[in-house]
Amino acid sequence: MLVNGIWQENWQPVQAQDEQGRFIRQTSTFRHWITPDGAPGPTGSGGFKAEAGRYHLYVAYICPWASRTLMARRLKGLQELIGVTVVNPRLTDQGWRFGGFPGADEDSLNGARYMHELYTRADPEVSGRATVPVLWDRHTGTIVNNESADILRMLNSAFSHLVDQGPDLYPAALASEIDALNQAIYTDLNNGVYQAGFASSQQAYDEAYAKVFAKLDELEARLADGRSYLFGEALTESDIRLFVTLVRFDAAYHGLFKCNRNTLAAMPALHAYLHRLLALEGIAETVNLDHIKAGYYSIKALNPTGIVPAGPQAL
Ligand SMILES: N[C@@H](CCC(=O)N[C@@H](CS)C(=O)NCC(=O)O)C(=O)O
Repeated sequence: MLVNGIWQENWQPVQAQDEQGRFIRQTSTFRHWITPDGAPGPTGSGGFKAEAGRYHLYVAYICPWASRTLMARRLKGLQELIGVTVVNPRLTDQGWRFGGFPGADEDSLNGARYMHELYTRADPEVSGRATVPVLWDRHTGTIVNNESADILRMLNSAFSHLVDQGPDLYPAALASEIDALNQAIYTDLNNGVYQAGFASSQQAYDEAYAKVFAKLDELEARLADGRSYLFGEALTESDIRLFVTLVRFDAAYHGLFKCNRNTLAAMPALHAYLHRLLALEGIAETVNLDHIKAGYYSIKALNPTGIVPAGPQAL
């Protein structure tokens, strides 16, 4: 991580934990918003007007948070407006690096070797982890935002005057229900699987395991009535947030994170839902199973040998 702009090599996957050994995730540092006219958004400062070719996304295919921004970019038809660079799936002592793995890119935009170089370019005194996703502004050479929840929301609406495509991922009529479901999906699933995987006490693991499967059972029942998506026929950001955890479940969370009551393939409604989303145009391209497996199974604290399991070979 970075401390006052200097990279510290003592990288640990567990960012912080409470007194019961529960994993705690760090909060994001850059919180500006792209808006149609450059006016300030809900947080941070203004000056980030939606323009074609101005912004760039740095992502990891292994990362569920980064993948949700990739999905939104594709669903909203923004692939011509916003470029993408994919990092190497294996975290190094210097954090995320560019190139050196099939499907990983060099940083042709900024020429960086490691993600943390972009953080210090944006703020020479920055402290914190150099996480993905990063939404980069080519005009000012800085990070607009590194919080995927914000990025998802701004991609939904900020560029509509340039490209009017795809579903409204956050319709006003559903806003409070989406917020509530997002929170539950985050706590019990998106972050719940990490809490199971990185638990440092039996109690913390047992709690996380229980909430992961309770929520999966609840969502299996919700989807069993034949609806296409969580809120019926309208695809919303809650579906994106659920999808990114489901698509990693059998490949990484079931084995490495010990979420092994059953595979997702054994939950028919959720499994069908996963494949419904995967079949949407452009969505399968946001998922790279080789990166997901290589990345998760390179976490030394959980898998010291670094051996990557052969299966599953397909979703
Ligand atoms: N709050 C961030 C979390 C992003 C995050 O945790 N990314 C992980 C990869 S899945 C990361 O970059 N970790 C590197 C590190 O912690 O050093 C978001 O949702 O955008």
